[in-house]
Amino acid sequence: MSTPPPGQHYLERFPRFGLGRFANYGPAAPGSLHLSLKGDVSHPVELTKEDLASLESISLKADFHCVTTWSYSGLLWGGYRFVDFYRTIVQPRCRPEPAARLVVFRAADGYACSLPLGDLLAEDVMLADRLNGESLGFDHGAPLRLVAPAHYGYKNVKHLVAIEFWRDARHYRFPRPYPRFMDHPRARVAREERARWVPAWLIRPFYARLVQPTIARFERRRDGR
Ligand SMILES: Nc1nc2c(c(=O)[nH]1)N[C@H]1C(S)=C(S)[C@@H](COP(=O)(O)O)O[C@H]1N2
Ligand SMILES: [Mo]
Repeated sequence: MSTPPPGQHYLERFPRFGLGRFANYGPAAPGSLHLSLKGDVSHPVELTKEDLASLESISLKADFHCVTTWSYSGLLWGGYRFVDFYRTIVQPRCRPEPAARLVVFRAADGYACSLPLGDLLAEDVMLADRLNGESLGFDHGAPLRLVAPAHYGYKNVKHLVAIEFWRDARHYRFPRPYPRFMDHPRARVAREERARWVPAWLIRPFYARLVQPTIARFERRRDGR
């Protein structure tokens, strides 16, 4: 295990985690993929697993960094590079407007988060449907999740149902009731972009206190207690 990024420490295991509001979401139906692509595009498109299977499948070893200060080292993700997905499926089929560079990821539990297109075209950003040699389980985002290791966990949206390409943020806000300052537009781990408007050192101790209770909350749901 290498030295963790600033303000982070490594956990011994990789918990299911997220915002408290989404802790009660459970695996309703076995996860077959229905992914909508829309936004400021000429042709909205609906995708299934077969559409993605035309892309080169890759694996990527990466650490995971949640903004609340925990990290986990050495995950092996499998799936598709976002840049391949964008160039091979999104551009030719949806024809997004050139200015549509705000990408919004929406999840089956109601969660949503955005990243700039430029950040998503990095080599280590992927749409993952495998983890550690097995197909991605519910806990970590089945049927498909975003993996962007240079960005805090909250940008790594699980249980994807839609990816939208917009000119501006008028159709996006960080899920209520959570305040907007929790959502940094880029959230790069190396720069400790934990939140917007609020410095990292100020928010870090508040977040650190949420780690254990949040893990416990997500575990209770999983165990059906
Ligand atoms: N759909 C969905 N995706 C989500 C979240 C969520 O609550 N719902 N939480 C985010 C946060 S805050 C973190 S740290 C990671 C946790 O990923 P994990 O459950 O695989 O550990 O998922 C992110 N993606
Ligand atoms: Mo997180």
